[in-house]
Amino acid sequence: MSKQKVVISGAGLWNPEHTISNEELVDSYNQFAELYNQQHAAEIEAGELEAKPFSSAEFIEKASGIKSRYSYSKEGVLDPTRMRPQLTERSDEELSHQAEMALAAAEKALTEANKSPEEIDAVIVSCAYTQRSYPAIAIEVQAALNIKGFAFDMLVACSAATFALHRAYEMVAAGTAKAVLVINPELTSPQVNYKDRDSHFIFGDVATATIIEQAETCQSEHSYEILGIKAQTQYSNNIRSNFGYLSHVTDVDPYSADKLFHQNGRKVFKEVCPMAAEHLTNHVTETGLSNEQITRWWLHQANINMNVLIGKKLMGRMPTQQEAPIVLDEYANTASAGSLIAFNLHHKDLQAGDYGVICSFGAGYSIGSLVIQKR
Ligand code: CO8
Repeated sequence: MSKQKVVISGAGLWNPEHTISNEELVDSYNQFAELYNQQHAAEIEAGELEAKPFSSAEFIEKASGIKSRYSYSKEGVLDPTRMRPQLTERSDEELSHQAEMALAAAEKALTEANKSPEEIDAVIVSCAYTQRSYPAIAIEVQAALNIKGFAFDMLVACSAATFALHRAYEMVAAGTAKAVLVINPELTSPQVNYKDRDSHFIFGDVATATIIEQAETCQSEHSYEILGIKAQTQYSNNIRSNFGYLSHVTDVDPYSADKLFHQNGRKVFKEVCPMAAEHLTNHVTETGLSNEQITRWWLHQANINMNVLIGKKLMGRMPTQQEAPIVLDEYANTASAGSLIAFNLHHKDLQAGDYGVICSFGAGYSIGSLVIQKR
């Protein structure tokens, strides 16, 4: 089997219509905290319960770089008596919420790649959570787009997007698929604990999609040859959610705080930054390049200070916005989609021959990267 040249030929980005600023989020959280502290004044006074501390928009921006986030549903999140999004349950006959997000991003990627659904022969939906286990969201999207071939879902938390692009690359390189549609419908807000000051600000909702295909069929204005892929994982409990189907039989509260996103952010920061910088340098070197030859780093978007630190380790100096674009001020952390949002918004100015790197890092821990070259 001869190895095919593989390219990224199209990228799509879809945002929900609603945004939530730090100020709006902090205002509702602080109302909730005040209400909680009033309602539990006696227990707090007796030392049986801890008072809820107040959140601050200044802290959030300084600690994370996040100013705002997109939200699939806004009202419920900002209701201090609810503190979670409000969605309507759809019938089995309707398009599911996550498939709708996925479809919107997929259509944009197909347009950018100048491809029709008939030319796609595999669909991967890959993200931090799928709203159900089966039938796969990917198969629902495949049906909605009338794509032949096969489709499947995969979950790899922060690295869901890059690891899915790796699988697509391998299929196209091996010739088992000619063109693959990879979609990341990151509906994170239902898993956020909006009652937790330490993490209520971190996530936003978004969907990204990417077309991977053989170089010889590519008809896109902007395409990138994939020169190499690299992944690594290392088990860590520092970012965790225990939500899952076992709650039905373990007789515990399926929605308690440990069933939602929680983390030890400081430890993650300290442990993941050096891992990511070393991984990236090794990957670039293994591809026969040096970090100085990379025109653009599309890095995971969890925290601006992490990206600055990793950028400094890679370049020996502070990276510019052009070299390592930051999008989390507008989008917040979008689980696996962050590096691809950065790619979507900041790739068309690259010149033929320029090198770039897409990289995710986070929960698992997991790190995934692709070294690419503009054609
Ligand atoms: N307002 C005011 N003060 C606050 C707030 C707040 N909102 N939150 C915390 N504080 C306080 C703390 O309690 C602490 O007070 P004290 O010093 O009295 O104990 C003080 O501020 C400092 O707190 P931290 O040390 O926690 O602050 P940091 O500077 O470390 O910033 C961050 C916290 C921003 C969380 C930072 O540690 C960080 O970003 N770390 C990296 C985390 C990371 O990358 N995580 C990966 C995320 S996971 C992922 O990307 C995908 C997972 C799957 C998707 C999940 C979807 C739901």
